[in-house]
Amino acid sequence: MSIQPIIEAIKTYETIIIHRHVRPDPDAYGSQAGLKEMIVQSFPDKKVYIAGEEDPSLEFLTNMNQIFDETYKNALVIVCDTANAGRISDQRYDKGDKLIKIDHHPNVDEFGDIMWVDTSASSTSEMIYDLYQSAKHDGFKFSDEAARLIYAGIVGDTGRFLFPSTTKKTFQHAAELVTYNFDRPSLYDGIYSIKDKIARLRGYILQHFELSESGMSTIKLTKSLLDSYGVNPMETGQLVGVLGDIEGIKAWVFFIEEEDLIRVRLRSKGPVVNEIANKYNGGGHPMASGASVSSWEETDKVMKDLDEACMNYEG
Ligand SMILES: [Mn+2]
Repeated sequence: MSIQPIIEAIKTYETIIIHRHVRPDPDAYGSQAGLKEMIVQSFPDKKVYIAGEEDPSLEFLTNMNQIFDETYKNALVIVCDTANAGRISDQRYDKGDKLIKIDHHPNVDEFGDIMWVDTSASSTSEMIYDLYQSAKHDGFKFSDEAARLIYAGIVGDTGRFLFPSTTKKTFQHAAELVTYNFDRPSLYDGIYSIKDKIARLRGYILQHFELSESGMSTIKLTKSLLDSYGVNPMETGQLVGVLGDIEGIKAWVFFIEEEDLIRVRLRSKGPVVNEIANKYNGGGHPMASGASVSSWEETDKVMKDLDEACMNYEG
């Protein structure tokens, strides 16, 4: 547990830059911006920035800051929600004076002068609220906006408190967060409302997924198919969960063709899938991970591995 050194570092540094992973989700944005909001509330004189490429689908949460190279000099850099250094959005993360990693993914790539990794946390946003609970005795403050951001991250990563990663503590944090003043319905709209073209593609997926005897399900989304729906590969991220409720599916995989690679998104209700992801240039959680392959022939290998994992899974 490295919370206290993190609190001390935040108190010490005048400039703090917060990063998170590429292809952000509500937990990446929420933990990053929620942490910034908490620090700004607590120390109005500190300069706090959030770094990384903008994602239009998450604009309802916040906007990123422009950061000059010089700003990194003497800065504390905190990376939220990112297991691998290679997946940090804005690779200047190592240009600061001190580096902190705060994350809930398995600690496969150890980086940072201080690491706080809690794989039992539902989300990095949940950890940021842990941080606040420890730091409030040091005078740290929270706000309605911080609560909105952190709540969004927890809701996003737990699938609205549905996934097994949701614990008693998750609900306790949520119970406190909803006592702050923010508009929950509009937050849910921001996270869950989808464009009609995405809804139609969801229909395609539900019509065309394959289901093997082992309990493995697969769907291939080629570039030409995505083009015909007017959907870009990035937008398919919100559809990966749609097979989760189907009886008999133990684990499933989405293959999404991009410009120069095929994105692999693995999800599971039991068989461990991050070992498979690790084999194919990826990683992640045991029940949700991502990888990439370079050809459709290679997707057969992924399917074979996943089929075996399903077959060997008892439960
Ligand atoms: Mn997360």
